[in-house]
Amino acid sequence: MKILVINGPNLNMLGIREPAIYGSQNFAALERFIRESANAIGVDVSLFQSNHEGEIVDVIQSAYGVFDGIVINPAAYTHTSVAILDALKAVSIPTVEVHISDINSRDEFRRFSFVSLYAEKVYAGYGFDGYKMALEYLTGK
Ligand code: CA2
Repeated sequence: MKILVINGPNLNMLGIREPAIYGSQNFAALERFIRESANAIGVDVSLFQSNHEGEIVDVIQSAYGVFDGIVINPAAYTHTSVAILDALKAVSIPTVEVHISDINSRDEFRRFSFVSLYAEKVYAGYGFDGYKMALEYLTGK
């Protein structure tokens, strides 16, 4: 089984500011955590991060016929991107949405997620663990 993990804009800045919301670990630590989780579960992962909506659309399209599942933290695009929602619908790959913070207990504008209209499952507010939970969900472990 092959899973594509997509992280959206500014997540590459993790650890630099807002530790009360996102923790103090940096993006390299997040990628390490995801790889270690995938190893423990026994699933192949490919990691992708971009600050650009179109690049995220492109990588979702290129997942068609290649990946069996997608784990996506669309970051700010969660709340704005019909293009990412449409790309996920187009490839029809089982998808789990992850947020490090609890988007339901923050600003009002973070409560709505376009991606949730497609995602099978959402893990929000579990920190890095949400990515492991998403891998476990998609692999049935
Ligand atoms: O909680 C999450 O994982 C989010 O997807 C993170 C996004 C935010 O826009 C979503 O509403 C929830 C933000 C990504 C990273 O933002 C940073 C802000 C300051 C310092 C470092 C990263």
